[in-house]
Amino acid sequence: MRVLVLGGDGFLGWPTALHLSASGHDVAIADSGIRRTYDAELGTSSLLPIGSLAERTRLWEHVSGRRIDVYDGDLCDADFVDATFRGYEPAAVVHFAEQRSAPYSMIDRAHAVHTQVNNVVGTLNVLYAIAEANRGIHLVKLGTMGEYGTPNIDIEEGWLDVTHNGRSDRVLFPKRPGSMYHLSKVHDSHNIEFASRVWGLAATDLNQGIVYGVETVETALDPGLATRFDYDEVFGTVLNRMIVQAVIGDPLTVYGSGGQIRGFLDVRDTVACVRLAIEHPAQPGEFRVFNQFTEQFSVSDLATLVAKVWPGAATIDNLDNPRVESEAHYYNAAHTKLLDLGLRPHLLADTLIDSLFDVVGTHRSRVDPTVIRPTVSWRRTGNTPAPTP
Ligand code: USQ
Repeated sequence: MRVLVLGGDGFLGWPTALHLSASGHDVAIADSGIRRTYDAELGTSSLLPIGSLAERTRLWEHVSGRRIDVYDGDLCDADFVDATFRGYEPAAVVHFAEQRSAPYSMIDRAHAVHTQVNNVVGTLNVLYAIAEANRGIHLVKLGTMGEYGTPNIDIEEGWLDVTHNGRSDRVLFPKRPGSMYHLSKVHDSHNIEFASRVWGLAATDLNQGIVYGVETVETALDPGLATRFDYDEVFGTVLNRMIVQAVIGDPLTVYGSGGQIRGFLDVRDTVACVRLAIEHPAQPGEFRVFNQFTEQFSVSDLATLVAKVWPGAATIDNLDNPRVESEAHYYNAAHTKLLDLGLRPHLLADTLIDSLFDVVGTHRSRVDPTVIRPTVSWRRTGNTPAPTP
C-alpha cells in the first residue's frame, strides 16, 4: 500500500515510517521539521543523537534497500498539502504532524494559539485534500486518551450508547481534556467525524496513551536510525523522564500525590497499532476510534517500579503539581479493538526498564539536568520555561 506519514521526522512518526516500510508498504514522509525548531526554542535536544531527515532516509535505503521519499512542508500550507496528496497518491495517510506537548501548549497565550492553530488547521487541510484528491484515502489520525480526561464512568472506544428520557442514541464519548494541546485533539476528532459524515471519508482516530521506550526492531538496525528521546519538562513523557532521573541520580519527580492513572504502551506497540489500522481500514463514511494503550498505571506506581529496578539508590520527590488534574479518580478505559485486530502487546517488564537504563547510561553525558524540573504551571497564563539548577 502507498502510505504517506505526516510528521515522519518525530519521536513516533519516524519509527512508524520505518516499520511500515519494513512491512512491505511504499512509504513517503511529509514533515516541516518544526519539532527541531521547538528544541532550538527551548534549549533542549534529543538524548539520542539523530541525524537530519535526509541522512536518516538515506541510511534506511542503504540498510533495507527500501526508499522513503520526503516532502518538506507545513500542513498549515494548503497548497503544499494538496500538491503532496496529488503528487504521491497515497492509499492511506498516517497523521502524526501535530504539536504534541501539553506543557508546551500551556506556556502562554502564544503557545496555546500556536498549538491549536497548527493542529486544527493542519488537520482541516488534510481533510480537504482527501475530499478533493481521492475520497478513498484512509486517514489514520493520532488522537489521545487525554481527550476523555478522567470521567467517573467507564471510557468506551470513541462512542457511547446513551438512553435519555426514554430515547436512545449513539454519541461521541463526552470529552473533558486537560490542556490546550489535548483540547486541540478533541477539536480534530469532531472535524474528522464531520468530514466522515458529510463527505464519506474513511477515518480511524487512534486515541493513544503515553508512550515509553525508544527502540523498535527497525531503529535498532543501526544507531543512525534511532528516534528521538525526550526527557525535558516540556516534551519528555513521564516514564522516560524517570529513567533519566534515576540514571543521573536525581529524584524521580511525581507531580502531586501521584494517584493520576493513565494508559501506557511501548513504542513497539505504537508502530504495530498503526500498521494494523492501515491493513484493516475503516469503511467509507466510518469514523472509528481505537483506544491505543495496553496497560494502565498510576504515576506513583511507575516511580515505585523504576526505583525498585534501578540498581542504585533512587528517591521519589512528590512535587506540588504544576498541572490541574485529578490525583484520585476512577479509571477504566476499554481497549479491545486493536487486540481484536491482532495486536500482541509488549507489557511493561523489568527487562524493558533495564534496557532503557542501558540506553540512557550510554548517552548519559548528553543529559542536561537543568531542563528536567517542571516550571510550566497550568494555573498561570504566562510561563517562561527556564533552566533550573
Ligand atoms: N507527570 C509526573 N511527573 C513528571 C511528568 C509527568 O508525575 O515528571 C505526570 C503528569 O502530571 C501526568 C502524567 O504524568 O499526570 C502524564 O504526563 P506526561 O507528560 O507523561 O504525558 P502527557 O502530558 O499526558 O502527554 C503525553 C504526550 C501526548 C499524548 C499523551 C497521551 O506528550 O502527546 O497525547 O501523553 S495521554 O496522557 O493519554 O493523553
